[in-house]
Amino acid sequence: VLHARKAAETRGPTTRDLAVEVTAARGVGDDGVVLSWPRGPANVRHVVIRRRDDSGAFRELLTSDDGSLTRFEDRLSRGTAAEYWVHRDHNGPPFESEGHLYVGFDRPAVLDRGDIAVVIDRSIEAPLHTEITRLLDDLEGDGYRPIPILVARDDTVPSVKARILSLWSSTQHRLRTALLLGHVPVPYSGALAPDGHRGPVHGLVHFGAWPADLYYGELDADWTDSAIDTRRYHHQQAFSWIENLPGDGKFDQTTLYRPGMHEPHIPGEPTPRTDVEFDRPPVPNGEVELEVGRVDFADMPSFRPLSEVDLLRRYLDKNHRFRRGEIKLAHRGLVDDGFGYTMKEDGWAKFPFAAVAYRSYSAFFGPTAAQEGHLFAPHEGEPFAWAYAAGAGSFDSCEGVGQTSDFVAHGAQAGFLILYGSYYGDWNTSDNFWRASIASDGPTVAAIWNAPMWELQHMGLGAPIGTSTRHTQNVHTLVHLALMGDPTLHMLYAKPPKSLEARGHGAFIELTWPAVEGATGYVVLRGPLLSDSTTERRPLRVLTQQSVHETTFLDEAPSAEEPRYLVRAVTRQETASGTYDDASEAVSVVSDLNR
Ligand SMILES: [Ca+2]
Ligand SMILES: [Ca+2]
Repeated sequence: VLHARKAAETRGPTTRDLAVEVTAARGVGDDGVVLSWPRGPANVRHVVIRRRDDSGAFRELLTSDDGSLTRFEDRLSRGTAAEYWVHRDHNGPPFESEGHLYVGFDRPAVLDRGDIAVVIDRSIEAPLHTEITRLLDDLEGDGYRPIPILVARDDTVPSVKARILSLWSSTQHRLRTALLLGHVPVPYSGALAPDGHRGPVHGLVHFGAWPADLYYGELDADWTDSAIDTRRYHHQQAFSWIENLPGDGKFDQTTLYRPGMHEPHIPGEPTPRTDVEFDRPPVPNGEVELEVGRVDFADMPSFRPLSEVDLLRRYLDKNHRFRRGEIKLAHRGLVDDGFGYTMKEDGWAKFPFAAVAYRSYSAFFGPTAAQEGHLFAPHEGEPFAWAYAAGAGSFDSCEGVGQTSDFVAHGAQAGFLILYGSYYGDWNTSDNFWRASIASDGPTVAAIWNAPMWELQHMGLGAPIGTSTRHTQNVHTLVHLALMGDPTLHMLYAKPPKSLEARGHGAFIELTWPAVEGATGYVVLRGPLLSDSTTERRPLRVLTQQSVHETTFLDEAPSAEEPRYLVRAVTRQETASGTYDDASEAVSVVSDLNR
């Protein structure tokens, strides 16, 4: 053992050493929780901080010079949740490491997820009418009220934004999410190079306005188009489409200023310039309002003969199966890190991004969940829940990982992807590697581009990936941070009941359904008939405030206006972040007995 220990100390740091692989368990008493993590090097200092949901501020709970520390006990009322960060200061490389966890036990099922704007590219609505209607049903079955908005590809981005803003005010700010489906007009903003290609010494210059779907989610900021002229700073710009000029429709904002926020630091890149025209007073626009994600397969010729509509249909089919628990994922995460740990001249890590994978996988599934391997290597058994893949990139490749053609041929064996590499983070490009990942035939339903590093810990307690997207945007405030995929998807899905039957019982309606294995209860809801896929839906009425334990329910006050019934199965999910009740997708039936 001493031998192995010695070897570990002399091998030099790896990216994994940048993560503290924390997990949570129940502690002593009604509200005890225990955080634990593998022992680190001897000469480190530990800091534990916590942020409760209701306060929003981080509080330091512990500072300890005890390098052998491997656990921390706290009290957290059952049903509530808090975010914990375990931070380690090292005397030498890697200097610091961090674990992030969102912890809660006995969390109740989330039945109301607010309203979602489903912004649909009008040109794909007719050929995909059936699939889009099914998606809206699925969203409703998952607790959202879907509100479709049809837009044209050649609409301006401010006109699309105006539709979202009008929904935001008409729904009294119940709007929480936006799914962009098809080639919804693409906003561009800022003067940045988050992949590091800021000048000719860094390869082809890639400094300018990047695609910025965050524009559709940040609703009260002042988006201007008058200050930035990238020609003044980079005459060697290699890609004309990201040139940003006054009045060209691309916005000025690189970050979302907020009072008290300092400029974010991207590892491996100088702090964004503040001497361009950004030295204006902070805009008090608060947090990003909406959780936004995009499913857009425009200009993907490598997938021929499959058309854009074929790819969208395939994604929507995959999405539907995923929600119903029909795509089984192993509770493991893959790491394919083509960069590894490299130090800069000042000794700090240059490509620390894979740390996100290690710290998230342990928060989701425990410290043994991470496995190193190749993204496109043949894989036996169930796909990974997550995979991380990074390497020197181009628009359609990631060195040492693969190319867009690999996604065309077979896809990656993972549900959620964390990608990093140059260029393809600028995603509105032909055969783009990032967008190809979710267009593939593989199980991948959502993918992120991980610079700066994302905050995925909320997904450990069942939050949708849109929550992590918005959270990451609020932490780093950079406009290019975006999600490819449906923002409402989360990691684990309970199985819904297989069928639902409604029978007359005097003046009552009796519902019956087959039991779902492992379910702890059921939730019954009622709503009006649906007339058309593109009409607005009313919120569903929850008939059972507590979930029922039988597989039958008697509606003693049926309503002719609300003949549609839905039943969701509730299952207890357990992760390395805690336990929560998870309501499945719904099964539904229309009763014609009371008309
Ligand atoms: Ca501009
Ligand atoms: Ca805001």
